[in-house]
Amino acid sequence: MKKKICILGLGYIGLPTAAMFATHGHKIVGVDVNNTVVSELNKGKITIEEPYLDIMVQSAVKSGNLVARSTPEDADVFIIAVPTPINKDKTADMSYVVSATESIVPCLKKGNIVILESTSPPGTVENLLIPILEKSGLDVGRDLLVAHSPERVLPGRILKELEENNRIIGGVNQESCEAVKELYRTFVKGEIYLTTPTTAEMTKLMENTFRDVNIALANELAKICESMKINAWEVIELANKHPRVNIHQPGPGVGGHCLAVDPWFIVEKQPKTAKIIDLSRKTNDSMPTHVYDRIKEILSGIKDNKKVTILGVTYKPNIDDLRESPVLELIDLLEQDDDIDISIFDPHVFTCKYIEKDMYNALKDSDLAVLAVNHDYFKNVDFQNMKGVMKTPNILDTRNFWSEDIVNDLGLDYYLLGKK
Ligand code: SAJ
Repeated sequence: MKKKICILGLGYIGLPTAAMFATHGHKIVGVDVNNTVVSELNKGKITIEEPYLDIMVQSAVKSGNLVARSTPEDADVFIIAVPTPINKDKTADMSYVVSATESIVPCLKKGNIVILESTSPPGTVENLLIPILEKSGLDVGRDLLVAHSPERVLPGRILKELEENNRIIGGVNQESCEAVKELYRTFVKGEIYLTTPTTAEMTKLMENTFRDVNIALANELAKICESMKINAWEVIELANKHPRVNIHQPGPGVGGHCLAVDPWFIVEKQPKTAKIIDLSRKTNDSMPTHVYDRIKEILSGIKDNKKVTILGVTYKPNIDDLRESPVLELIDLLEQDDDIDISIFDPHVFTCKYIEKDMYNALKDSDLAVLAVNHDYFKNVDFQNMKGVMKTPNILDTRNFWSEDIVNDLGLDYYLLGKK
């Protein structure tokens, strides 16, 4: 049955979800506090970058099934997909979830469904959402069906993964689980698993925590191998030949709005017990300083006017997203060092301090090129040209992206994170 769905938050998750429901025949009212997002959306335009999303949104708006508003209105279903950023003290900032939930209270009627999609600390539905929803005078579980259904899609593949990924639904009771499952079945082709809200919240956090802890292990190994004069990348490659081993890749740190954030939501709730999770976050956060130390070591033989060129500044390859990028922290460290001048090149980023439009201009008179992000663009660099423009042709590869032999044969000095 087609529903009227009010989606709060038209960002990386809310907007694709709105477009998906709308193109499957539901009537969607997208709500956002940002007036530009609302007015642009009503013209069929989007303000975020995601493959094919513009086309889908355009057709949803044209069909009349998707409209944007600044405030919520009566509907059958309310989906909360607002951000849950992290505070300076590494606790979750739940203010957007609170204000979005409060804003729907006057609209709620008997028989409505309320779904929280925002990634949240375990216990959010039970302890934060339900008390607010109860202000409507409705009985949660009987009059109001409530669930947490976390988003788990990868930026760059959002539309595909919205359809294909398995989904978890943590309902406050069986009726809530079933109603929300039926709704997502509109477009979800993957399996749908039913559970409780707090289990669903913890599951989502543990997926990203698993990845973060695994990367921390790789980063720790990188430091160990540097001390022991062996190659961490070779160790990982060989260990991963075992059928039950899958060690991730070391690097200059972990960024993005998920892995660098979500594990803290577990630490916040269980600080005394979540020791491995806490240490992993700290290990990954230590990587920009580790790369900075390697840079200092490589440049130690050079007297004055040292220049370092950073290649790639985004949080991961082939995107333009700088959120929580560890490379920004590395740049901060270099900036505080009076002995070092900085230049940056990133084929996907045009507005950032020290950024140069041309890679070889950025490398001019440089003493060290640091490959910080493995963008496909860097596969085809001309090392000869690089050597020609640099003052001292040193390369520090933090991603094991370039071949040591090729670089050395062309007369440049190659250094690798995870090997000394
Ligand atoms: N990274 C490494 N080594 C690796 C893999 C990644 O250092 O071996 C770094 C990357 O360079 C990057 C960071 O980790 O800085 C995070 O990148 P990512 O590719 O893990 O992905 P995200 O943060 O864009 O998306 C993750 C995904 N979670 C999982 O794969 C478990 C995605 O499915 C989630 O929906 C998303 O978080 C989210 O929204 O929670």
